[in-house]
Amino acid sequence: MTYEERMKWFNEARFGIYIHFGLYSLLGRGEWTMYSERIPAPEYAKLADSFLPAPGCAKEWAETARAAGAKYMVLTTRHHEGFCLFDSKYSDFTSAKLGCKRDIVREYVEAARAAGLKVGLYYSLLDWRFPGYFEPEKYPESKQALVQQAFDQVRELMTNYGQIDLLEYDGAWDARYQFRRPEWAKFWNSAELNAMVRELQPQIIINDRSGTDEDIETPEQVVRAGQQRMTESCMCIGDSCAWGYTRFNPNWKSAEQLLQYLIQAAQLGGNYLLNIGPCPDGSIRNEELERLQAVGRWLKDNEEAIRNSQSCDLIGASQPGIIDLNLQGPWTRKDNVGYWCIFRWPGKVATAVKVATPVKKVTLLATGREYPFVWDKNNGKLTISGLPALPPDPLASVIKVEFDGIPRRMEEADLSSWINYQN
Ligand code: JFZ
Repeated sequence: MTYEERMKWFNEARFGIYIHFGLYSLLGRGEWTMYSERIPAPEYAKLADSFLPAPGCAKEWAETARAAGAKYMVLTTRHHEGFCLFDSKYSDFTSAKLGCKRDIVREYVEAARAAGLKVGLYYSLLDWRFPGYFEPEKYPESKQALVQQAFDQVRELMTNYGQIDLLEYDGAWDARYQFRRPEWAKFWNSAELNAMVRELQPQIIINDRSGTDEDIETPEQVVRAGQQRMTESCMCIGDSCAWGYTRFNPNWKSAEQLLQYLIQAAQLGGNYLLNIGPCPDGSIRNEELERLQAVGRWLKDNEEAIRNSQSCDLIGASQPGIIDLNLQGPWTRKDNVGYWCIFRWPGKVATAVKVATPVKKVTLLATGREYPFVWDKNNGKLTISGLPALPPDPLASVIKVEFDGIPRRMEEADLSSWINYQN
């Protein structure tokens, strides 16, 4: 299978839901609590008895993700704390053996498939319970056991749950943050690990966080274009250090902001993986639920502008809140069609400049209604008129523009030419 073939569903999707769920969810202070509060492993392990997610919680995640318009999910099968949400022959510290005594990963995989979603698994290589992670030179046997555990558990995840569409590693960095990705790959023997994964799951997409390049880059808390490969930008709805349930969490991004990030990712031809941190019982808190539902409602009418989008040359804000010479918003594109995603509705007349490609037809994507326009081929100005005075969609209104060819940006040979322009 070629890279393009493997990436097909991923490009089509553009939007996924990340789920951080583990013992840290019970504490409500984020997924780094064990380390940041230096809680000794035996004491931390006691939390497992209280890990009792409500039956059916995985179904709730899948249904919520689907209603949000996501096409895939990624679940933390095991975060840095080392607690597995799956049954493992290589660990007793799992949800299958303790607390609820259920294989949450199995429930999740089944729920995702039932909802028509692609299945992504997150696996943290590092495990804070191993002294050999922090001090590999001092505790070489522990380091060896840690790497062996990663091989054994990744093999289990790639063997026991049918087709897995996406594998997202994390936690390959060294505890002193001294080294770079090639050194991480050496530490974890990642080339061999990933060869095993591809043997077991030939169609799988793998991120670059084990230290080898693989298929996708996964920048955090920002949306940006890929430097080398296809990009999936991941982000929290609340603050950045709170992927896991954080009970008192300030600074929730608004539905408008989240949507702007999604559109920005689509504009760059990449994906947006938006995180939720379920409550101790596995339910999704209202602050997250409401925002996902709002994004889902918008996608229902406007997904054509997002799925399988290609990057667009026309002038448009490349970042939410940044005025890149186009005050209204960014463009996405599919072949000869441009989708002008307007966050700041201009009123009855919308003006785009430096449009070099002839325009054939202008409609509002959500309604299909056609609007009159004038395109001046000499200066590249596109003026759309007769539009509603108020924004048709309070989150973002999409004007669909059909061009005669791939829309291109017009360069201004003389930057002052517009001042005394006459047509
Ligand atoms: C990691 C985790 O430590 C964190 O808890 C969360 O799971 C997140 C999705 O991933 O944090 C990272 C990983 C990589 C970078 C930054 C934070 N990075 O590449 O910049």
